[in-house]
Amino acid sequence: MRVLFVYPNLYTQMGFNHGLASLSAVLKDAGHATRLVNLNEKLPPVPTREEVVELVREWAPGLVAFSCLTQQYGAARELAEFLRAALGDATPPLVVGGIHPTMVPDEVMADGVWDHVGVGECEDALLALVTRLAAGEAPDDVPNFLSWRGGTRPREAAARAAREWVKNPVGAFPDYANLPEPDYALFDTQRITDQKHGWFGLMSSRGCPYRCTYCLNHKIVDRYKEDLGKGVSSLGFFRFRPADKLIAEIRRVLDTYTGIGTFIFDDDLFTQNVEHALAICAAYEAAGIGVPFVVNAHVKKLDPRVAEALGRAGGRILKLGIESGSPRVRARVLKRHMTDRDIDETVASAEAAGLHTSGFVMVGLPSETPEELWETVDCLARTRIGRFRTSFFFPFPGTEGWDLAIEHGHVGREEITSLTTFTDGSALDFGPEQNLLVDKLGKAMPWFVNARLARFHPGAPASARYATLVERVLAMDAAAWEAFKPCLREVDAALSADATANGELHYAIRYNDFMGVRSDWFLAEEQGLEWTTAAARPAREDLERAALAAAAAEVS
Ligand code: B12
Repeated sequence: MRVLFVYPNLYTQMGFNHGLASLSAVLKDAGHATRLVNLNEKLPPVPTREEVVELVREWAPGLVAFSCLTQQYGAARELAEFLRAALGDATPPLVVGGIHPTMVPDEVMADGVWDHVGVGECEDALLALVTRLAAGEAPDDVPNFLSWRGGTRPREAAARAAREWVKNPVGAFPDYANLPEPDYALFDTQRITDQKHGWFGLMSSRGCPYRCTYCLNHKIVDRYKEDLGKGVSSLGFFRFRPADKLIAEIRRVLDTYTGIGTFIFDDDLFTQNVEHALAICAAYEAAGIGVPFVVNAHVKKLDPRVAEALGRAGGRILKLGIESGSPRVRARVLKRHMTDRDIDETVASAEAAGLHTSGFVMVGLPSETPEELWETVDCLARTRIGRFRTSFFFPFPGTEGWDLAIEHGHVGREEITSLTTFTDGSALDFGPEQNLLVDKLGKAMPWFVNARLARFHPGAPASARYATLVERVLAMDAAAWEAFKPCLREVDAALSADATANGELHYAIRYNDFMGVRSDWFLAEEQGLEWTTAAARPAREDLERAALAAAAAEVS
């Protein structure tokens, strides 16, 4: 059967999608044909709705399968409605899956536009659905799917309003180790790689043992536990790709696509299982892949052997979810149980192993106080992490974070359904004064961190330079701040140039508006030096010593 995938990836970063590539590979393996409509304005021309209708008429798929995150769901629903209006009774079955339908499946089904709604990891389930449809059936009993009773979506709106659908339990997690290689050819992967400056996403594991309130994983685990009647340990959520299969996949990727400069492992937690991480690093090194790579880790899950193996194999950036510098917020609001000491030690040991550390932090968290916001600034300044990405907390439907946002009164139940802000600013309300502080910290975090470096590293010369700017920014009222914001990058570039000329270790806004990057990294990069070779890495202490000596010379 022909299956047309639709990825409504609009108004966000362009890219590849592991879920779709995996689903497509499984279908192709079973002899089905797949195609993709990838809607992203960074990959023009973006097909119009009329062109999608035309494609469905011409290619005549037996199923149109949408995949979406929460922010993509509105566009998915609109396009599905448009298809139905244009094609009428000739509309093929429409199915939607992915993160948003997984989190709020009933809500999605109640929209009445879909024939089936997929929940969780659907390699086995989608294949089962396609097999049954190809055999001319209209199934309503396929695991992981919400399907209209009798297998067909009622034609009348009144009948759909009666919510007569079957909510099938999820099946076991797919056997990840034996899934076929992702179908990279589904996407315009060469073009995406070129536009991403040679960054290429891979995966070597699935699953995560933590229950962070802002993430979907706690909800997934609860759903599988309930449907399968099993405890967490027997669910088999954590799964790994054997090292030999991964290396074969990487070789094929390198043979097929040009210009790959960095692999980025998108696993939730690459370092969780020591044996797996060591096996992948050893195989990567032994195979002489030689492409630097990036992984996600956790401050409580970085075995020194893994840190060392990563450094040796070409691991370049180690990403850590820190999220807040406040122990209370981490433990009580986010359910991230780790101490300041865990953070400090892991950053230090990763850096010592030659890895450039990268921390994710969020501002504007439910019940967060201004003092706790400053603790996040202090945490970054204290650890002198390699880089940090600052996000405004956004409550995703179906998560505990969503409930917390309501419980703490930052947003009403009515308003919350219309929230859309992911990166521009906070979607929560803390009152005018704190809203302004959240916005300033969210947009100009590197300046605040620079200004506080000297608190933890006496003599850090960048602090004096940035302190004046930070005072000015803090004194701005909302109108002045709005007027100032458009020049933020320009001011940052000028100050960073001065700090660099003076040999001061500092953070500057680099790569995108949310990233603060430590100057030793971007200076090494500008000079074309490879970070993973220790000899090329400018020691930050040397930089500071040079600056202090220069300052002392000026005084005398
Ligand atoms: C890797 C990753 C990324 C990568 C790649 C994303 C991608 N599109 O592939 C990058 C770094 C680019 C990224 C960016 C972002 N991400 Co991200 N990311 C992840 C992460 C860690 C893993 C996703 C993944 O590949 N999983 C493995 C694959 C195999 O699973 P999957 O995609 O879910 O697909 C399976 C099922 O969903 C289902 N399925 C999927 N599609 C379909 C379709 C049909 C028809 C059916 C039946 C089933 C089905 O079957 C698939 C196979 O098993 C998740 C966390 C997580 N554990 O899921 C967050 C996550 C998806 N990201 C999230 C967010 C918010 C973002 C950003 C918006 C962040 C930002 N502020 O910029 C951007 C959005 C970018 C974009 N346009 O997609 C959120 C989404 C929350 C939500 N409710 O929407 C998640 C869930 C993290 C969280 N906070 O909980 N992300």
